Amino acid sequence: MTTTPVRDLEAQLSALLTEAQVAIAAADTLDALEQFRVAYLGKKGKISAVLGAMGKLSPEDRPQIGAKANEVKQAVQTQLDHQRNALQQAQIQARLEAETIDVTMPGQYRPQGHRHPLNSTIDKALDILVGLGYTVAQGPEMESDRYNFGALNIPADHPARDMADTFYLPDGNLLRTHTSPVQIHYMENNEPPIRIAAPGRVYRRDAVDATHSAVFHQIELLAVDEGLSFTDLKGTIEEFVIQMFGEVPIRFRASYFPFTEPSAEVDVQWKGRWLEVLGCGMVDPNVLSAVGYDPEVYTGFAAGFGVERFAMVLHQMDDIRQLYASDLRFLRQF
Ligand code: 2U9
Repeated sequence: MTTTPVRDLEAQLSALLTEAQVAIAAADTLDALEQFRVAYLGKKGKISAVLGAMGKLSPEDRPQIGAKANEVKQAVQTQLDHQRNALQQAQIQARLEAETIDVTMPGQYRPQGHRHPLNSTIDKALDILVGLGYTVAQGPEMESDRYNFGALNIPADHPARDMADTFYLPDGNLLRTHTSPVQIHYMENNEPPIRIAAPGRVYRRDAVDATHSAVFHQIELLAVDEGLSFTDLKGTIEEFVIQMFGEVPIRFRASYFPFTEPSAEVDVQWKGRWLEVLGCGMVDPNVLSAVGYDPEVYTGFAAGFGVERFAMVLHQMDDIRQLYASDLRFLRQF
């Protein structure tokens, strides 16, 4: 079979097209595809090499080969585009599949904590008091003698003022022994009617044992208004105790505090025994006078309780120190 240079080049171009089509169809990565593009369509590629041989052709034959070469280039380009598109789609699809989140899979378990029994006791008591119309008030843990003792009608020779019973600071201030100074500040800055609940940390120079801690928590409530009487105090305390401890028997016993007169201690019957849970009374007129209220116009009642004691009664704990030990084996029970 005789061939002319034109036929020969045409045949080479056709063969290149077939070869490129097979190679491109088999390319399975975008990198491989790019290599084929350079190999066939690049300046130094196989098609350019064929065109380089056009010098051998007569001028009349050149357009024919030129046209054929363009056709082949076009076909190779089309197939490259087609294959690139397919590979890109496959890549996106693979990524979508790899990154799919199966929302039906079980989640990762994170151990959940809960409120410390002291905090849940504070929360519960304050929730009840807020429900009864009280506002929460707080104040500093370092106080002067006047706010902790003097304004509260606690006389100079009272044992609570003893160096052995209170933490005094070198500057003459002290760590509050009750939250009552909060109420003194509040009364100095507000006019009656007053209904406040003061939760907070307090300090006593006590030896630590199963029922004593040098740092503990109190909540005190104070109401001052015109015409408040002991029946208002009793009704408030009964409602508070019932919400706190349930429908337990409750009794008031006459008692004494420097800042209230008359004063009472309140017991609840709990697991067959009477337990003292709080102290209360009508605000002593001297306390009202100390903050500039006229005790002939206003009367008030107050109550105070220890949060640790409440928590221990509610949860049958027998050692106050367990509340501060941060022992999770203990705390997880509540
Ligand atoms: C003002 C006036 C009066 C608060 C009161 C008690 C009775 C009481 C103790 C209970 C156990 C302290 O935590 S405890 O050791 N408290 O018995 N507290 S009346 O009386 C006030 C407070 C503020 C201005």
